[in-house]
Amino acid sequence: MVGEKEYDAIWFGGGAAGRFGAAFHKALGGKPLIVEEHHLGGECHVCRCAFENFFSDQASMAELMRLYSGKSWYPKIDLSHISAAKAAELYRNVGQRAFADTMKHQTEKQLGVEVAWGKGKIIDKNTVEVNGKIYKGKNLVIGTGSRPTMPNIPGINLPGVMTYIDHPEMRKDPKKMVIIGGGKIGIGKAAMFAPFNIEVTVLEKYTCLPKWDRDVRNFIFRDFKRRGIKIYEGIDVEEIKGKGKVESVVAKFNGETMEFPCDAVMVSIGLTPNSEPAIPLGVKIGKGNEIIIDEGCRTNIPGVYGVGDAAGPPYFMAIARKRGMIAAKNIAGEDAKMDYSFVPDHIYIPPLEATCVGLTEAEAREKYGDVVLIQVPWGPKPKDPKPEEYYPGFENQGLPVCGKMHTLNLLFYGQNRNGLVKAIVDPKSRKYVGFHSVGDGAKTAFQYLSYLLKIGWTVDQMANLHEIFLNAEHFVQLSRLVAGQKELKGFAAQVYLEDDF
Ligand code: COM
Repeated sequence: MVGEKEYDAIWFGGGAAGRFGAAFHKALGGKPLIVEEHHLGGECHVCRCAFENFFSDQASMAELMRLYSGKSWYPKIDLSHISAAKAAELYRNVGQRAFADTMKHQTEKQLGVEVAWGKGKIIDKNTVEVNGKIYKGKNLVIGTGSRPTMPNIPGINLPGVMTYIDHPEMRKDPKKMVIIGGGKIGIGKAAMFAPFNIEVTVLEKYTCLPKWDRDVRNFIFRDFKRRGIKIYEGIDVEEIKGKGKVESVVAKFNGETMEFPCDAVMVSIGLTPNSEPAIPLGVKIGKGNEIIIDEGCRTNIPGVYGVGDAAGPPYFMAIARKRGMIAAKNIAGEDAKMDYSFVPDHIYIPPLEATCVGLTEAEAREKYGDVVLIQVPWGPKPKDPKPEEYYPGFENQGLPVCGKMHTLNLLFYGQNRNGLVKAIVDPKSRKYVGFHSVGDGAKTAFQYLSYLLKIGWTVDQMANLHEIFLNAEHFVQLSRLVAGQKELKGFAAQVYLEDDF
């Protein structure tokens, strides 16, 4: 049966890219159709952004309860029933379903975007079949997402080996977890599991979080050490062992074979784009399995577009949605281009979070020579403070005082976990070139800071903003403290910290 209408575009996949792209397309006056098998919003509310937000809130709560228990006015808290599996269960039962309903309601009812529900089959670039019904489109936009990359090692299919996809499906709390891969997902998962009394070890073949600023990395690794989360870098995982289920991970480290006993393994070595549906159309596919697109999200086949993770990195929600938006504009006759400059990045490290945009200090020094750092804390990090006690050395701990309920409290309840704020400035132009933060609540600012970086925002302009003190990111007031300098030098002392984790 052939559908009566011809659509301006069939959006194959209703994830972040397809859903936002189709909505934008409709707003531009086009006639879009989304083809989606499972639910709108892709992996976000199933196992990615929304789930991770929920789970890291739960992890933050667990960590804070442990920390506050019996201190000041807080009662002693019994943490023996703490459970990551319980947290996942609540999300499965309520969160996943509620978000799915919301996405559906917003897309179909609120925005009036048409959805063909069912497993789609691309017949040709203008024809998609869903449940035996034929849909015709002038354009085809493929946004089929990505999947976890799996290493080809013995034992990878053993029960107990999981990826971020299985995380919400946890039915039982592991005691010891090995995380293979210390990128953004792996490090975030380590920080999320540890508060639930799970012993976590991260095994990374090369360097953990290689693209992040050294001070942020230092902060995270120092924090992990204190929390008992173990990290091995330069380690080569060879095998996952177990009789019927995971029992250990075997790896080569400095020429020696090491075995890490565990009852769960989380694999997080990267993502592979789901480009397969595009292949029969003759669409060019890259070495990383990505749909090759130009700046306008066009493939080599006229009228066929690639959006979201299916078109390869950067794997970031905003990029997925923006690729959808750019494809929609081009389908509507514009000549729109993606802009990949100044894309922020973010990691949950409950009870904190790390966020960055622009250059790291090392990159900035390479590009601009001497740069100015507007940064707190400053200098060597003092020892962990005792709970609820003043001690000399607090002067380097009192800032940043950050958002919501975490960072400042973490300081007073006896943990050296006060975050860090770091802006990097080219002193010649007085323009910012990078922003970095560890804290609680700063990430919202980075949405706007990325734009300010792009337009070449200066220290002097920042000093003119209206801060709402106390705030999570401090860039306004810290910049104002030095913006009066004719020759920008920043603070008087700029101590280069040694790695101390
Ligand atoms: C978020 C997914 S739940 S989407 O980008 O809103 O579709």
